[in-house]
Amino acid sequence: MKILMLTWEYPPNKVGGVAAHVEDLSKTLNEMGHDITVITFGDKEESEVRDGIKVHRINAKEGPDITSWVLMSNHRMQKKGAELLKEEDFDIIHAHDWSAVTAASSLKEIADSPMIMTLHSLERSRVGSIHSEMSKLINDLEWYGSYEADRVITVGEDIRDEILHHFSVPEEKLHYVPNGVFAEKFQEGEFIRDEIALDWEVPVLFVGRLCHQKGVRHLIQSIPKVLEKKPEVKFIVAGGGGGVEHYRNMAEAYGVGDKAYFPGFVPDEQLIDLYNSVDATVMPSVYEPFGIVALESMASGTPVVGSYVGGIKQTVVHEWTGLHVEPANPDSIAWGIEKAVSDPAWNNWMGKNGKKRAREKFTWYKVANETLEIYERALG
Ligand code: NHF
Repeated sequence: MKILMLTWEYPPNKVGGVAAHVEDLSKTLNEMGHDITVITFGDKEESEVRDGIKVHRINAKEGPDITSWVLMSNHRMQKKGAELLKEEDFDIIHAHDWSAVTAASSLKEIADSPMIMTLHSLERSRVGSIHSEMSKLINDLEWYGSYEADRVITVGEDIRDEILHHFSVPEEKLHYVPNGVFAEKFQEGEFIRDEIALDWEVPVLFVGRLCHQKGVRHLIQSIPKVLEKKPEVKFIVAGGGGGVEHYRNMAEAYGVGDKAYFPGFVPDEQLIDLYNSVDATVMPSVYEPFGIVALESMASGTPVVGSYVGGIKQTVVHEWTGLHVEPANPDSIAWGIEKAVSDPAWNNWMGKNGKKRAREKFTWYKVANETLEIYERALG
C-alpha cells in the first residue's frame, strides 16, 4: 500500500509524542512492505530518505500566532502533496492532529483516496476549556478533521469517549489503537547513575514538555513532601519548551532547587540511559490521551508513578508495573513516589513486570496491523 502521512512534527524535530508515533508507525509499516511518504514542517524545503521513509519538509517558519502559522504551513503541505500526486498515487492520506487537517482534506480530493485522521489529543482538554478564539479555531479543526475523514483513529479509551461525545463521530467510524514501543531499544540503556546523582541519592525522572498539561506544577509541589520522608530522592525534570525557567524558579521558591535538576530537552539516546538509571519515572499529567513515556519507562524496567488519567490507566497496572496517583494532588504524587522507591526488591519486581507488559502488549507491529485493517476498511 502507498501511504501519505501528514504531520507537523517528525524526527529529528520532536516536541510531543506525535513525532515518535508517526516515525515508529511508518518504520513498522515500511518493514512490512508498505511504501510510506511523510510531509512535515521544517525550517526550509528539503527532502530526504530516513530509515526507508521518504520525508519531505516544507518551509514552515513560524508566523504571528500558532493558528495562522499552521494554516499557512498546511497550504504549503497541500502544494507539496499535489506536486507528488502528479508523479505517483497514494492509496491513503493519513493526517495526524488538527495541524494537518486542511492539507489532508484537500489532498484526499485531489488523490481521490480515503482520508484517515488520528487524533492524539484534544484542545478542549489540553487547555482546560475552549475559552479563546484561537482554541475555538483549533477545536473546530479537530471536529472538521473527524468529519472529513473516512476513519478516525485515536490512542486512548478516554479520548475516544471525548471524541464520540463532543464531535458526534459515528461509533463505527472511530477506532481506538493504543501506541506501541520498540521495547528492545529501551533495554540497551547504560547505567549512568554516577553522572546524575550522588552515592546516597535515589533519582526519579520526569520526561515531557514542561507545561500545565503534564502536571509539572503539581510535581514541584510534591517535592518538599517527598523530601520530608525521603531526603535521598533527587528529581530529574527533563524536557524542553518555554517552561524550563518558570519551573526551575518554582523549585527554587519551594526551597528544593538543589533537589531538582532541569537538563532541558534530552535526545533519545541519553533518555534511554536515564530511564535505565533511575528508580521511578513520574507522570503527574492532568491530561494524557496516551503517554508514550509510560511504555518507554516500562520497557526499560523502571516502574511508573502516574496520574490515573487517560492512557496511563491502560498502560500502568497499579501495584504491578507502577502506581496510580490522583491527578493534580501533590500529596498523592508524593505518596506514590515514596512508595515506589521505598522497597528496592518490590521496585525491581514492578520493573520486571512492566518490561514484560510493554514487550508483550504494546508492540508497533500490533499497532501497524490494526492500522492496516482500518486502511483496508476505508478502502472498502
Ligand atoms: O502519547 C502520541 C501522543 C500521546 O498522550 C500523548 C499526547 C499526544 O498528548 O499519541 O500524542
